[in-house]
Amino acid sequence: SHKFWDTQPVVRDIKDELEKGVQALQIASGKEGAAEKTSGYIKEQTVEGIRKEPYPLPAGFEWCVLDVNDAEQLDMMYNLLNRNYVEDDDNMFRFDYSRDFLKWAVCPPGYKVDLHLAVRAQKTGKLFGVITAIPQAMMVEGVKVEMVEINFLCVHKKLRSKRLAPVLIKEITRRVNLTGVFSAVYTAGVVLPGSIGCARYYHRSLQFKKLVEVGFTRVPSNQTMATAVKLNRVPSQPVTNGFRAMEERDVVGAHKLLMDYLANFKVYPFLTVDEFRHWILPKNKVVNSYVSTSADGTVENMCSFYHLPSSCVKHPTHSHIFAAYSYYNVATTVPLKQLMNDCLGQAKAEGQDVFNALNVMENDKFLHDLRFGMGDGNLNYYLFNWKCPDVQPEEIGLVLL
Ligand code: NHW
Ligand code: EN5
Repeated sequence: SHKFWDTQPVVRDIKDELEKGVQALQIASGKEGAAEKTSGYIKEQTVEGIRKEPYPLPAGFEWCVLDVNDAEQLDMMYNLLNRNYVEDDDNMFRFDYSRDFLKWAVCPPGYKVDLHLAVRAQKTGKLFGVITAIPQAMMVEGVKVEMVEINFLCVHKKLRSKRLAPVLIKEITRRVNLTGVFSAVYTAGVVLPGSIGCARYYHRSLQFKKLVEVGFTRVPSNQTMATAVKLNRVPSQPVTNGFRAMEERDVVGAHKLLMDYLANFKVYPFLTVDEFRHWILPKNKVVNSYVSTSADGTVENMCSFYHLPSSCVKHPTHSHIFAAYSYYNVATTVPLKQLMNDCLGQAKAEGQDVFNALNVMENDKFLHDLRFGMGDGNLNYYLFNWKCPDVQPEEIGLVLL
């Protein structure tokens, strides 16, 4: 019942598929216990075999690329997303990625303008759809695979349910394939074919009263507003010795700390030092990162969060909730819980109303004790054209923006 996804190189139902595979192998080899190889391309392709012409668009629309270093084009992308991108299940909040954030998110080392793809009206130039791809090598069960990360798929509300999304996906796939890359990774709140795992969102209130006012959270029935506010206080000074903002001099050491740590997971990004610098070094109102080091400057602990506010779609007085999202965290000389409590304090000091985290990596170790509550949203992880058995959230070492 997926007219588009049934035609794509994704694993339809992993359990189904594995059963079929095992049965087929058993029949073919005439012996039991043989298992299908679980990594590799679903569909083998070469650049030569890729279609040379862009896919056709409905009459009146044309392809264009977005140069986000041009203020006007960045504005167009920002406005399309700000008005039409992801909302929660009750349409109360909508992601409001800032312009600086968007620039950072789509321009890592090696990015290609050609993969910042949009659909516009021929006459007016107005944007109606967007999708982006950025290069990122991924480690999947010990195998390094060149991939792209897909993000910011958006179709204007006025053009929904007209099958424009499959055209955007096919065209970005074609353009990525022409660069010699045949696999992709992405996340989505919705369930689609190709899912390799599912994580949960958790939320830690930092400005409890405001979050109640906007309907993001409620006062528990066994608490008053005053007790709830008290319970959600965070330390204004970090407890971890030498805790400070990450700087350029920390990059090489923090990169090694993170990559050694990520090797514990089944799926994680293979970051070069330059990519690490791009994604983790602090950028005002975009990403914050902190370290603590030994006396000789060896990075022993790091934590980070990115800034993703949401517009309050219907609220008369509050226009936004300011949210920090847990990013990459590694604790080697202090408990992870302590490091993350310090991180909560920093997020609050940075003006954030809520701190969000997924139950990926070792986050389960601190979510309960640091007073995070389970949200109503899921995050499904997907691979396009790469086989991978199901992974549990704690086996995922990847956070996408
Ligand atoms: S997830 C955020 C996606 N964006 C939003 O939710 C924003 C609000 N919604 C919209 O703008 C992060 C529209 O509803 C969208 C769908 C555009 C979502 N992913 O045009 P139609 C990402 O950016 C399928 C993939 O009529 P629409 C990751 C749906 O199942 N597929 O729908 C993006 C159906 O196919 P089916 C999605 O509502 C990853 C078809 O689209 C989807 O007007 C993209 C219906 O199309 C989603 N989030 O527009 C894949 N939502 O087979 C990348 C719906 O079921 C793949 N659909 O009939 C890899 C590409 C690169 C490969 C390189 C080797
Ligand atoms: C692409 N890279 O649903 C990502 N957010 O829980 C795109 N809920 O904020 C995919 N509905 O639970 C994005 N408050 C998928 C997520 C889409 C956005 C989304 C959820 C995640 C969310 C909040 C607000 C719900 C408003 C009503 C929520 C309750 C928190 C509370 C904390 C204290 C203990 C009880 C629960």
